[in-house]
Amino acid sequence: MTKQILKSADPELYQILRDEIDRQQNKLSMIPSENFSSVAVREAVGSVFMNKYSEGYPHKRYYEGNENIDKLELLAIERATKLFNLPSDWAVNVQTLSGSAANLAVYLGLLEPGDTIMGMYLPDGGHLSHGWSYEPKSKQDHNILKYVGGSRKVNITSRFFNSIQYKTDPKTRLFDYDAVEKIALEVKPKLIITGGTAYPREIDYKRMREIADKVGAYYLADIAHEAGLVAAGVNKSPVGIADVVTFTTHKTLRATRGAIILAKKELMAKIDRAVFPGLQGGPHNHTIAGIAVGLYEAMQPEFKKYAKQIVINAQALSAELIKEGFNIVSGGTDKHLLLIDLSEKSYKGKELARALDYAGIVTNMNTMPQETNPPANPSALRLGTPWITTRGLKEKDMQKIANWISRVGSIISTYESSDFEDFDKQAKDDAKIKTVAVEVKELCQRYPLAV
Ligand code: DSN
Repeated sequence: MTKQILKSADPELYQILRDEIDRQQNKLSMIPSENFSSVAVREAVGSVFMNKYSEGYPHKRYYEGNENIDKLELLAIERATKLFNLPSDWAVNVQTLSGSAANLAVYLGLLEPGDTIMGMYLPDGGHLSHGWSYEPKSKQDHNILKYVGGSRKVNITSRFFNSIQYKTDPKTRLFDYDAVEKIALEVKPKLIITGGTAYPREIDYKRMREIADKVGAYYLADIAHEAGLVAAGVNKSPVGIADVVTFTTHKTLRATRGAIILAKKELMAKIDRAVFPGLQGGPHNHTIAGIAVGLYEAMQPEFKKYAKQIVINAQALSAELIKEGFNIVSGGTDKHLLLIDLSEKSYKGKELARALDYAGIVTNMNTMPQETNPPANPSALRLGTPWITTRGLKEKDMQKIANWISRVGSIISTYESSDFEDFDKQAKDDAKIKTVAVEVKELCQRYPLAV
């Protein structure tokens, strides 16, 4: 990284950037929604495309000077069409700024305020934008798979819509399609949503389509997490099955932060209007440029190999963690992410995530099915393999990572801390954790990132 102009123009900001580069280079980033984009993607994002306003859509803009932006947006659309094998009666929107905004655009385009939506219960792996609300201090009966929400409408989607959620099976922690169907028949949603942030298994999109058809609902498949795996054919695709598919572009797809909506043309006419002028003004053209480059990269044969290796690594990691005595939610994974159920350990997700960060392994605390703790101090740890696979790590490295996680778990299980602050201090100063960090850094230095 040279960035000499930035260095002399703004040394303070430059130093923060330098530190972040060092952090990304020297730690194993294992948050499943993160990835490391290519230099080409970053060059496109950090380009003069960011200087242009272009409200509207190609050839129908409200500002002059968009001849190049039109080409750029059409190129991104053409690449998404090819990569996701779009049927001829489907269309693409590349303008939404994020996954939540993409989902909101779908709701604004297809629903009326007060309509019933039905997504997956957040603690089981759903997403905030699928209608999350909760009742403080209320205890959930985990055998009742229908969740009616609570008075804390923390997300706009539960404030504006009547949100009913379905849970996973309490024993297997997998989708219970019969239960989803029963709830749908009872509450008659106008929209059914699948997808989320922490469900490690593939979803039966055809079965969900049948359920949606039985109750006359639209079906939205949010594949933000697995978009890259779907594009590479490593996970099944909901395109052509669901009515609408949304996804972010920076997770397994490894482009830049942004989102894409795919939908049947007759629905996309409404969704396009919901994106602009319904929710947004000018699209971020530098983002669309980064997305276009990322889509091009994902069309190359190496990307298929990469996506396969993501899953091989996640499955190897899951198997190694089980050998180390960890309980993996649903017993494994079909994709890039896994959840460690820590309910039988003496520490929870918040403690393990913090101690692992000191050891050089970056993960996040997460809720899990049958969660009994609050989201700020949940029972699970979520981790994933997209970024470390980009670095070039393989199955043999998963054994080392599982061993490091296990060592850190054993170290912190001996702590007697009065509160999290005390725990944090002990972990930060712990010589044994520092030893793990040295080993992790050595591995990282053998697989450098192209910054
Ligand atoms: N923040 C994303 C994730 O980590 O899964 C979802 O919005």
